[in-house]
Formats: sequence, structure tokens, C-alpha cells
Amino acid sequence: MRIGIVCYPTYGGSGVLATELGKALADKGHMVHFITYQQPVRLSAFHANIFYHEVQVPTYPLFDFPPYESALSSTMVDVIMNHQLDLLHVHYAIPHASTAYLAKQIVGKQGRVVPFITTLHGTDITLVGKDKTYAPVVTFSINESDAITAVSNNLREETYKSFPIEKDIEVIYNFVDVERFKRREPELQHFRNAIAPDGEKILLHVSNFRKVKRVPDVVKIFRKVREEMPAKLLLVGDGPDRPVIEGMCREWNLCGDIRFVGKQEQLEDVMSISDLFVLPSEYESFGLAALEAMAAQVPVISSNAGGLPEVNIHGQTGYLSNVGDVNSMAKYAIQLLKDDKLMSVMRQGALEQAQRFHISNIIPLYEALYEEVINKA
Ligand code: GMT
Repeated sequence: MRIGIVCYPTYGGSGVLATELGKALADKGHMVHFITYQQPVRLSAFHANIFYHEVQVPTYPLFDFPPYESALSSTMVDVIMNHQLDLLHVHYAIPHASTAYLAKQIVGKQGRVVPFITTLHGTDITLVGKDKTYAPVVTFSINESDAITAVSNNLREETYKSFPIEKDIEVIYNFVDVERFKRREPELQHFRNAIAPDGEKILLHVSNFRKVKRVPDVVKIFRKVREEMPAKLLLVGDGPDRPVIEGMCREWNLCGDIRFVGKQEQLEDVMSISDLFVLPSEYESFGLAALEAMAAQVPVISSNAGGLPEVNIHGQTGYLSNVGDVNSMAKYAIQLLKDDKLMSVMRQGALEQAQRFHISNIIPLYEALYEEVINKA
């Protein structure tokens, strides 16, 4: 198939998922065309079946807001017509579903039928999409999609609760390349020694440091762990809450034990040397970073918000607590870090759970949906 993939190219779960999906489809022989405003984070290596089309947004002094959506729709039209796309798959509803709808109408006038699939990822529904400024366009464009998928049952339910959606939303879970995240601890011992030279336990958090992630809770949990045992905290990513978190580190004299390592491409290396993944989010439709951690045999301490209980199984792959209950999260973290036997059972549980979301189980579901949609169009 010739598939156009539209996503946010930045450091975020939906873009990562879309890019990994495109790469996996290309490996299976499909022609994949990424249409984004910049090279997606995980799209670095050359692949004979992958094409990249950058959306250019010309500016003009009249524009306080350059019309990105028009540029995106026009690029979609260009790619559809010149590369004979069979289908568009857009990730994150805003604004990708409405731009795909427009592109579909435009090529339709030229006699080409190109269906589009919208994959809902989370904040496009639960936070941004719900805002009444966007809601009518989001509702319309989701309903006009030829197929709709959500990355968890929770997100599917949230979508039906928040929008008058008339169509079926299929749940296709996010996935992980388990082989890529395979734990390589002995090989990376030097890396571990550099972070934790005295054999300290390593806690890890990965996110875009937005409010919804509750990163200050990560620091509060770490502080409690640190009172009980020597430990280090790795904070991967960056975002608006960083100054708050830095302030907490300074105030509590934890700067020596907390490292901000920025946006990392080689996440598998960082995960390989970590003991515990902490994700106390206010909401998480799925929690892709937690799944990747599990594939590296890192148990997860998380909140029980949104789709997290579908990924992190309490007592098997880690522990779940109520949002904001840092005492409970710290208690579970300490219990696990102090008990080697429990830790090794939990690590095995984490890996087994990751295998259920193995990339090779999920890609065929998307391929089947593509075929169904193309055949119906
Ligand atoms: O978490 C974010 O803020 C980024 C966001 C995105 O779209 O890039 O992530 C959402 O999509 C991911 C991939 O499907 C999910 O794993 C995240 O749970 C989801 N984030 C939220 O729901 C807050």
C-alpha cells in the first residue's frame, strides 16, 4: 500500500508511535510518506520505502498566525496526487483530521478517492479537543474519518463521553519493539557507573514536563525514596514545568542526585540502566514511555489515571496509586527497591506485559484496517 502518515514530529508519544508505525510498515514493503513540518524525532535512518515531505508555511506580514492548516492540506493534496497514495493515516485529531478531510475533498474534485484514518492519542480528546474553541471542528472531522482508532479502551470511552461521535471507534493499542528495548545491563555497566557510581538505585521519568505529567510529584516521590536509601533520579525530556522542578531540587538539596538529561534519542540505553519508572500523570491515555520501560524490564510506579491500568498491571508489572498520592507511590517504590526477589518477579512481569504489546502483534491490525478502508472507499 502507499500510505501517507501525518503526525507531530516533536518529542511526544503520538509522533513516536506514528513514526515507529511508518518504519514498521516500510519494513513490511509498504511505501510510507511522512507529511510533517519537520523531520520526526525517530526518523533518522535512510529506508528505501520511506519518503519525507516537509510542510512549508510561507509567512506574509498580514499574517499574525501563518495558516499552517492550509499549508498542511495543500501538501497532503500534492503528495496524494504525485505519489498515488491509497490512504492517509493521521495521528492526533487536531488539526490533522480536519486538514485530511479538506485534502480528501480537494482530491475528490479531481477524481481521486483517498480515505483517511484518524488515530486519537489522548490530549487531542481529553484536554485540547474538548475546549469549545476547537470542539465543533474536532467532532466534525472525527465523524468524517473513514475509520477512527483510539490507543486504549479508556480513550475510546472518553471520546464517546466528550463528543457526539456517530461511528465505531476501534481500539488498537500502542506497541513496542521489544527487541530494541531488550535490557543490556552488563554491556551498559559503564553508563550505569557514571550515573550511580556507588551502586545507587536509579529511578527514571520520561515526559514533556507538561502539567498533565505531574513531574513535581516525581520529585516528591524521589525525595521520600532518597530518605530511605541511596538513589539517583534521571529526568528525560524537557518542557514548561522544568523551572518548578529545578526549584524543588534546589530547595530540598537534591541537585546532586537528580540529573536532567534532556531529550534523548537512545531511550533504550537509559531504560536499560534504570530500576524503576515513575509516571504519576493526571491523565494518560496509554503511557507509551511506561510500556517501553517495561520492555527493558523496568517496573512502573504510576497513577491509575486514564488508560494506565490497561498497561501497568498492579502487583504484576509495578504498582498503581491514586493521582497525587505520592505517599503511596513512594511506599511502593521503596518496597520494590528494597526487595530483590520481588524486583526480579516484577521485572519478568513487566517484560511479559510488554510482549503482549509487541510490535509484530499490532502492525497487522493496522494493515487489516487499511485494507478494509481502502476496499470500502
Ligand atoms: O503525553 C503527551 O502529552 C504527548 C501525547 C502525544 O500525543 O504526543 O501523548 C499521548 O499519546 C501517547 C501515544 O499514544 C500516549 O502514550 C500518551 O499517554 C498520551 N498522553 C496523554 O494522554 C496525556
